[in-house]
Amino acid sequence: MGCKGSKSKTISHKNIDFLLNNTKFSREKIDELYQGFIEECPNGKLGKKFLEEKYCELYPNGSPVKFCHYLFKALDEKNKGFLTFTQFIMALSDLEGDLNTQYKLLFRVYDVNGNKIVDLKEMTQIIKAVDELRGASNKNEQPAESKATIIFNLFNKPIDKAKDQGLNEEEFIRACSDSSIGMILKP
Ligand SMILES: [Ca+2]
Repeated sequence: MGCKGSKSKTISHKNIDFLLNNTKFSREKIDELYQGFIEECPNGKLGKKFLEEKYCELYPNGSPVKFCHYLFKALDEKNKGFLTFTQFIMALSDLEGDLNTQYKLLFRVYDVNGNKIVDLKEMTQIIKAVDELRGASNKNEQPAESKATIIFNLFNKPIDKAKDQGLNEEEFIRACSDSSIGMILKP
């Protein structure tokens, strides 16, 4: 077809079908995203730097390094150090999805060790990363650990630093849905 000399590669039918079934994107949109993706990442591998650049644009006053580290970790489920096009589109679909979908992804970001519980240490770590992302340098800003402790108290969770004590996914989503707690947890 008419792509003589063009570097444009194509996506396999299997991957297209998977994305059509698992995201809200149309075939045309997937093709368009693919062309952009392959231009940015000619080797088909998207690294953490890409996220940092995007979040830098979204939060020009903050530092996205930590948050992007944890977000990338949540997305790079097999710990390969890069995202494939399919993983990238799945992530984009979650990031642009309804609130429940977004909160589920955020839960994976907060659950750093992947044991399906957000413990106090993890919550403190990620709240800190979110604060840095937003550039919260306000002197009145509470330390991340105090904010995490407040949330634990609201959910009647013991503050004992055990890794199996904390918020499960359902509780975490409830926390995000609460306007004042959500303000702390969400970037
Ligand atoms: Ca955990």
